[in-house]
Amino acid sequence: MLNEFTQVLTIAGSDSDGSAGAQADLKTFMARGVYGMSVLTAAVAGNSYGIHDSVNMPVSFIENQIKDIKDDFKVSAFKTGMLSDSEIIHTVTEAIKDKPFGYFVLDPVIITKHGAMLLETEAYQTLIDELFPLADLITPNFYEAKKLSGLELENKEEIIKAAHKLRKLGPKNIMIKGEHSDDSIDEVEDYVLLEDGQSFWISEPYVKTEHINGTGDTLSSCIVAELAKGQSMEDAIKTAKTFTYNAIKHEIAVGHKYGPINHFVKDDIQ
Ligand code: PXL
Repeated sequence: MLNEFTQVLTIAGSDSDGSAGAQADLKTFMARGVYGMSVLTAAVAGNSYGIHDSVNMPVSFIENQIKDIKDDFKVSAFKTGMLSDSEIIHTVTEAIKDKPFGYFVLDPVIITKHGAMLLETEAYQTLIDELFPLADLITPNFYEAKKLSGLELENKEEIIKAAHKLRKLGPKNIMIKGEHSDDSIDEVEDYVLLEDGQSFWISEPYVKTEHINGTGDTLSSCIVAELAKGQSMEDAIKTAKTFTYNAIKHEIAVGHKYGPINHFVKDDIQ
């Protein structure tokens, strides 16, 4: 009986309004039927209008949180989200480099959709140098993929090129999420490059809504949950894309402005 239930972990920031960060991850874990744990790296004060303050956790406290989980639990897959700066990235790298938690999905959180910086510019290279080589999958959005690859991503060929460039930096699998910053887009197309060299595009219709906080967090934490339950990387990515799409499509009325997505959504809703 000991530690048999499927367990997963997020190493991420807390978002006070519950729409993104560790809160979105834990809700996703619950929705996907796995036991979720959270190591907090930072906490932001925010609501549906935006982020108004943030503090980083002391690195010794981050180390102690990770140690307590290592000492007791059997984590099958985990993700990282907001890591704030190079010191935190370094602390997390040191704590997970012996691969204690199974599959590693790295969501390279840089900036929120509304412009709040969640990773210092000076820390991009630390993320690449230290954590990329350990990752089973990275899930940059369009903006993050541009920053991390140094390419403009003006067409599909450039997106494919960026994925290959990012894979040379160490992550086994790459998912570059499609552009969805303007309402003229009909389809959001993500590009996936797998470890064995196979690749595919996944697309979903663009949903016209302001309730998209926590979308990237939900996608990556759903992938974590599905990997932990035994799905292949390809299937976990496809399941997560559908779950996230449904959570965006079936909007819930919370907050005045850029509200959360709907983690109550069920798989059979289309
Ligand atoms: O969705 C990106 C994100 C990640 N982590 C935290 C956040 C946000 C966006 O608001 O607050 C803590």
